Amino acid sequence: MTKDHLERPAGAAADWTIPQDWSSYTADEHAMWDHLFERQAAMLPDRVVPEFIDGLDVLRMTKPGIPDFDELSERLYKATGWQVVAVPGLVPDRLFFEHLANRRFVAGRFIRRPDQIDYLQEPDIFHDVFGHVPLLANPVFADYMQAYGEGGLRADGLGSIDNLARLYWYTVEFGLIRTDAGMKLYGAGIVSSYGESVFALDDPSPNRIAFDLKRLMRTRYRIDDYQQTYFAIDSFEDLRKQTVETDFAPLYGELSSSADLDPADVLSTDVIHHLGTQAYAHAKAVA
Ligand code: HBI
Ligand code: FE
Repeated sequence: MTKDHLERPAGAAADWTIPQDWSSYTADEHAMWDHLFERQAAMLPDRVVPEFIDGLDVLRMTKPGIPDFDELSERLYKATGWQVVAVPGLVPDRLFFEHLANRRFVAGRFIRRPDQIDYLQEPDIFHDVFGHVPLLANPVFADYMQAYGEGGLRADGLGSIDNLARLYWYTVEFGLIRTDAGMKLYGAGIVSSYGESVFALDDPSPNRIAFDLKRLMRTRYRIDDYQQTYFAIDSFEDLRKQTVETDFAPLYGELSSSADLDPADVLSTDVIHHLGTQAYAHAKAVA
């Protein structure tokens, strides 16, 4: 889902940033962060890529309460030159890419309400900060994110944002990674979700397929429920190599003449780590 026709909210700067106004968070809002944090911290250690845990430590995100972006940015800047800036919600594609290309990660300042603990449509501060920021302390992943922003600006000029957005979706948001200790999580959409942290790794329903750039950019994705296919990279360095060092322009040309794939499609050329039963998605479709 790309965003190219949003209105700038009153009070937002030209680049759509707003003050985080950390001192205005209520005790209930801090308690919500702590609840979500503790739930994920208890479950993730065996499931998430070790670089994510390293990021939580380096950035001192283990301390209670909603993080103060100034403090967080100071630590993150020392690690990789990235900063975190507050925005009211989704920002237009070009601005989103420009921020990333300049090593600024845009994060929502609001936190979900108690009735939204397990699902909300717009990314809140827990998704944006707990989910995305730890890996920005990793130098290779940090470079990949900047390159994605630069690639987004180029893709916009070529009319290929939809293809490129799938790369973000299936890596930054819902990526899996193979390690010596087995398959692990790294996508922010997974690690910030209690249910999907189990589903993505352990449930027999979804496909788990080896990362293949062109194949992945043909694949539609779901924004309304757990993914039907996850793509697994071999390492952050491999992801960086296959994307940062690749010219996407000829790929976009080829993609414009090949049909899109449905989220659950499996091809004879796929390297399949797990062939999904799709039982979860089928049960939902009937219900
Ligand atoms: N804005 N705040 C915010 N966060 C996002 O993740 C985001 C966005 N705007 C556009 C966008 N993502 C994607 O549609 C782009 O990757 C194409
Ligand atoms: Fe996200």
